[in-house]
Amino acid sequence: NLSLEDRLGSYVIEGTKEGLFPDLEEALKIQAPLEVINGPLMKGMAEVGRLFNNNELIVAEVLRSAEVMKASVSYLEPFMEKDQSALKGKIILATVKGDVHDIGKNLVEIILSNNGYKIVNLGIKVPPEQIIEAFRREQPDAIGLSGLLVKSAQQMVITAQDLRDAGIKVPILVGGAALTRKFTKTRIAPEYEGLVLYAKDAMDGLDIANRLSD
Ligand code: B1M
Repeated sequence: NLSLEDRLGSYVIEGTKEGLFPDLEEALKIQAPLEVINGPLMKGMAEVGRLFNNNELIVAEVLRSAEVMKASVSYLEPFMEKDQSALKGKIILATVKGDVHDIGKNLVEIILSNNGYKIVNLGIKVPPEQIIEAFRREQPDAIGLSGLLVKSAQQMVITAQDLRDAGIKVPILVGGAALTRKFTKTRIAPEYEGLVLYAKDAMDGLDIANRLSD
């Protein structure tokens, strides 16, 4: 007899969708879609991370959890508030080279595109060359990099250097679990000519993008 909140977390932890959608519908009666994601679903994902870290879950199980998270986000997405104002800017998004984690990046895409930004999502494991190529093709106003592994933080330093060497100066927005504001400021920003801004979550990413486009 779990509470609704605990049930939502447990779908993610157990990696099961049985009963998920009716419970999401129920949750929408009391919470905004993003609150459901940032609250019970993220709490479940944090527990998955903890169990995985303790070797109590295997990769295949974590993948099922990721699928539940993705299915939940897809279900909730149409209920999110949409800003119908004119296009505020174009942003390229990529998970950096060597990293496959994309749930956070895709959440950033949803939130930015629902709020007036045109997003070009380059996917996962994106090497700097591919970002540079996309920059030249798309001429975006900013570049967003995501990465969850400790080595991805280092990869962001390399990516910033390569972008700088290619003459790119648009603001870079960075986010992801292994990253900190301090690392961004002391290790990534000094390697780049333009602004490098750290976003702690997707909403923070939107706030930063809005400040840049004002
Ligand atoms: Co992996 N994984 N994983 N994993 N995984 C972590 C990151 C880990 C912390 C788990 C752990 O051990 N506790 C650990 C990293 C350890 C480290 O480097 N220190 C880890 C590991 C080790 C691995 C593998 C190496 C495991 C293996 O194969 N042995 C492997 C890596 C493969 C690779 O990348 N080369 C791996 C694989 C996987 C799966 C494929 C099974 C799956 C990913 C599926 C997918 O993404 N399609 C997976 C998952 C699901 C996780 C955890 C459990 C959850 C990540 C997640 O989706 N969170 C994670 C542990 C954890 O974080 N608790 C873990 C939900 C998501 C919404 O949050 O992505 O943090 P997040 O995004 C947040 C913010 O970070 C921010 O906004 C979002 C919230 O609003 N944000 C941005 C993110 N990007 C942003 C960009 C922005 C702005 C904000 O602007 C551009």
